[in-house]
This record gives sequence, structure tokens and C-alpha cells, in this order.
Amino acid sequence: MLHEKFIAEREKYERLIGLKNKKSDFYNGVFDRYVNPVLTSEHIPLFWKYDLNPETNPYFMERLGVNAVFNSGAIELNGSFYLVARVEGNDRKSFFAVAQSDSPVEGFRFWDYPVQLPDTCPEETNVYDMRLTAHEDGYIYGVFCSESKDRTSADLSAAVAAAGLVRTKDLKTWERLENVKTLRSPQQRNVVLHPEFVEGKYAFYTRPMDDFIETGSGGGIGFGLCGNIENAVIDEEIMTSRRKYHTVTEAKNGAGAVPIKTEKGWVHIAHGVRNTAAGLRYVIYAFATDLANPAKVIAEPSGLMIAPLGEERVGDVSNVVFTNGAVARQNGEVYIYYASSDTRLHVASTTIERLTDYVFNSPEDPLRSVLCVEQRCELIRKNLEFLKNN
Ligand code: M1P
Repeated sequence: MLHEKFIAEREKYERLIGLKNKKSDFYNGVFDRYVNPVLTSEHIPLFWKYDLNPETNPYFMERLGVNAVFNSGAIELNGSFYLVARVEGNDRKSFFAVAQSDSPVEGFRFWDYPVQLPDTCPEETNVYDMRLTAHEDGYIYGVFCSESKDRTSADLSAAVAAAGLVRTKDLKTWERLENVKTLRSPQQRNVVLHPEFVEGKYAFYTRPMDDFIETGSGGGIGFGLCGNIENAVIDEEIMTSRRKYHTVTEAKNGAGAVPIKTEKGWVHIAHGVRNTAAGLRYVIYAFATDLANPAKVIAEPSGLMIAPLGEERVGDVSNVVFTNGAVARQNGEVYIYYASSDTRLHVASTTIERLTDYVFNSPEDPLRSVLCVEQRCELIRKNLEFLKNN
């Protein structure tokens, strides 16, 4: 017999999955926000959390709760949308799970089982933030953070971040490859595989770090090549988008979604971090790199593109928006999946045309207040002139 609470919760769950989403009234011309998050901890199937048998669970109690569902890789395959989300159990361990929908903005339902990665890394304690790259070699690759305890440190919370690598053709069967090694950087997080070969090699965006939290001497988003994807070793990382003093990337930055190919260049949607009296603040920013040389930045609009807004500002790690997945469709639509405050996943929509216009035609950060005022006065002067004549 089914527990009455299960029947009530199942109805709530089905209502949530069936909820229609719509654009919010937020406007900036660059992207649209949607009213409802696309994934939350409430989207987790009840049979992942409860023992449904009233004999062994008479109070219909959660036995294995889920704390949050957030940073998600994204891909479109045969007209369906797939999110490989970071699911964090009440035990703080994260894992990956695939949610699928026929719509990019609503109706995401998790498959019956989460992803069971091949257990090839005995020291690995936690995994998160998978970026999904449909590579021109025919595989879909997933690059994620593989976190282990730092056994060289007496500090209990000291950890080591490495770039784990898997590949699949269907998101069901996953082959684990060796972790990506970067010879000059002791730690790596936010590593993304470029979708095309560069100089005949696999190309990775990296994020050199001296330590688990601090990037230290790591100057920004790196770029490196490797010949063998099954044992990826990057010996040299050159800098693409650099961290800069008194900008949104001052403390850290990191590659986000797989770069989107446009006629004018590769558009990157990344995250930048600065420190504040209230702790770290994570925002999303964009830049473009050269089509022939994806390491070379050719445009970088000033400041942030997406900042945490309203309820997005509050969660387990407040004041954070973070992306590791976007879908750029053949018809020019772009869906950016971004998480807020390490708690839930949202979608923002735009188009390749709008993104390209934003990245290539928005002014760069002149890096000093006095120059920023000049830049703004120039815009005001032109606008007042325009208004006079129109
Ligand atoms: O807590 C905010 C984010 O922190 C990390 O990002 P970064 O490596 O740039 O500091 C990641 O752990 C990410 O998952 C998390 O959302």
C-alpha cells in the first residue's frame, strides 16, 4: 500500500514538473530571465529520497535528503534538452544526474538513476560542475572538478582540485579517462574542453590555481593543448581572459559554458569573482576569442553580464551566480543555464545575434573611475543629442 504522504507529495512533485515557465519582466536587452528556476532540490524524484515502503518507513521520512541542485552542464541532442546537474546530498557530497525536457525552459525531469561514474580514482571524495562538450571527434566529453583531501596538510579542510574527464555518446554509458594534468599548475577547477581541434590537438580552457580556494599566481583563464585525450597532459597554459585589479574578475575567474562559435569569434560565458566585506561575490561575464586562435581575446565588454538578483542572492553560498552550461541552437537561440547561490538552477535566454552584438559592441572597462565617467558622459552626450533630434 502506498503511504498517504507519498500520494500527496507525488501530486506536488508532478505539479512542479508540469509548471509552465515564462520570461520575467527583467529587461536589459542582452538576455531574458525566467520566472521559475528550471531545477531545484524539489525536482529530485521522491524515490531518491524516501523509502516508499510503509513497513520500513511508517512515518514517510526522508532517508537520503537532497540539499541542492545547481551548476549544470547542458546539451541539446535530437531536439531534447539535457542538463547534467550538480546534485548535493544532505551529506554534502555532490554527484551528477541527468534531467531531460523537450523544452529548454521548463519540464525538466530527472532520469530514474543518477550518473554512476566509473570509480577509478580512490582518493576522490567529491565531484561537481560538469561541462559537456560535443567534440568534433564524435564523443561528448564531460570535464568536472574531482576533489580529494590534501594529505600533505594538517588542515582537515585542505583539499586538492583536479580536472576529471569522462566521455559518452548517449549520457548513459560513461567512460572515465585519466584526469587532465597541467604540468605547471598544482590545482585545477573550471576546466572546459574546446569543441574543435586546434592545431590538430585537443584544446582545454584551464584555471590555474595555487591552492584549493585561492588562484594565487594563476592570472586568469588559461588555455592549453594536448595530443592524447586518453591521457591528457597540458605542458603549457597561456592566458586568455586575465584577472584584473578592481574589476569583476579581481579575485578569480573561470571558464563556464563551452564557447559558442559565431561569425565574429568564439563567445565565452564565464564567471568572475571579487572579494567584498560580505565575502566573495560571483557574477557572470562574457568575452570573445579569435576563431582561428581561441586563446586570443578579441573583445571583452566592461563588467558583468549576469549578477545575482533578488532571491538569487540568497542560498547556501549567497551572492553567487555561476554557469557551466549553455545551449546554442541551430536556429540562433541561446539558453544559458546559471545557478544562484549554490542552491538552484535558472535559465536565461538570448540569441547568437544579441550575444555577438553585446560582446563586440559594448565598451571595454577603461579600468579607472575617471575614464569610466568620461565613457559614460560620451554616451549621455550622444543620447541627449539624439533625443533633441528625434
Ligand atoms: O561557491 C561558488 C562556486 O565556487 C567554486 O568556483 P571557483 O572555483 O571559481 O571558486 C566552485 O566550487 C563552484 O562549484 C561554486 O558554485
